[in-house]
Amino acid sequence: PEGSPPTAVATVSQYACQRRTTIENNNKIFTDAFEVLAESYEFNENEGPCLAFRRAASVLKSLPWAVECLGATEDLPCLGDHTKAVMEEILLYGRSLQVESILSNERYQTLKLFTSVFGVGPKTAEKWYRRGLRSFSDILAEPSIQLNRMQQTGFLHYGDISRAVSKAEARALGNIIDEAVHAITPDAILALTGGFRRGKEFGHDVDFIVTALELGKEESLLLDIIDRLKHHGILLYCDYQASTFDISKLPSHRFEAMDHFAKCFLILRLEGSQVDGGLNIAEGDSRGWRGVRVDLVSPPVDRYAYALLGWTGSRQFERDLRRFARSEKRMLLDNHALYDKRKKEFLAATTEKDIFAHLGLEYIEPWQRNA
Ligand code: DGT
Ligand code: MG
Repeated sequence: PEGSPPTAVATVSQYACQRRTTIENNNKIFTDAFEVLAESYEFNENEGPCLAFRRAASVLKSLPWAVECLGATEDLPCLGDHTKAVMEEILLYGRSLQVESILSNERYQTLKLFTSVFGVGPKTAEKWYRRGLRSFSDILAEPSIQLNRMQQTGFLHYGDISRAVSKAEARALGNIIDEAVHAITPDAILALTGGFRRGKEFGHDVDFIVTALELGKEESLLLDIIDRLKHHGILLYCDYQASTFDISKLPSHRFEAMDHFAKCFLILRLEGSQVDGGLNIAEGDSRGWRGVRVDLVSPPVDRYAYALLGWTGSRQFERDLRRFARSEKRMLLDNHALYDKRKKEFLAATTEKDIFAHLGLEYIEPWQRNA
């Protein structure tokens, strides 16, 4: 009623690591539009507006309510004029002209198609586009193009890899990896990470962290797991990257750079009989198996908590954890370590809770990190 004080609404932080964001998204009509805009700016290597739209989407994802008028966004952080103009258009007409024009743009469509291939990033996609290539058959018919091993695999398994992985499939893969890990080292630690740890129903891959209790054994453990999967005949592709981890290095502020732990990017063969409720495959596909992308990361055990926090995501949550550490705490955080610039020392952690505590943050559960 008129004259009564405004209801106390908790202010929304500009940092995703100070918000709780479940997989329930009440503002999908806006965040889907923002993602198209962000992607389009990314294709044009325009990082500023790209991150601005990703940040705005992340703020809206954290709201337990749907935005129904622009006035409701007044106290929200990270929403600029451009963002609000897009929201207003969607509120009025149910769509945004800018988003529609991007979606029907040939360059956007082609780069989107090309980057959907495993091993093809925006740079390669752009190069192919500038050569006049527009479809997969254009690429495969072009004699001057040398696909690397990852890209060849990407085309070979395109149908399987571009199809979402279900929670049941992720669970079945967890059982397979768990069997392999513990047959090799009974006291090894295996953890599901990435989107499935956050409670997502579908993902583009399945991410695991594996480590040995004995410091220094983690790298041979990873190689032994790969060997075992090969012997089981389920290793369709393996790109192993040895550790380049250096304990004396300060944490990197660049999020997009990959971490230095030993890791492998795999494609594993998953049998339908191993999955409760069956495989997520196309109707009429009678193979009885599918390929699934799996990432295994193997940090030294004393970095386990940092690796787990870094690989659980979401990407926006990770970006904001680092930004918060740097801007609010004068600390440097990455997947390996946390460094206090004032005290000039590294801060040890055995659990994710330790890291949140070092940063002076309330603990956020994995299922609340879907920023
Ligand atoms: P999805 O697409 O359903 O697999 O979703 P996520 O969240 O599992 O995403 P994914 O598998 O690409 O990556 C899992 C997490 O690992 C991600 O949230 C952050 C971390 N991560 C992945 N790639 C990079 C990277 O290039 N740099 C850094 N710093 N972290 C990364
Ligand atoms: Mg993932």
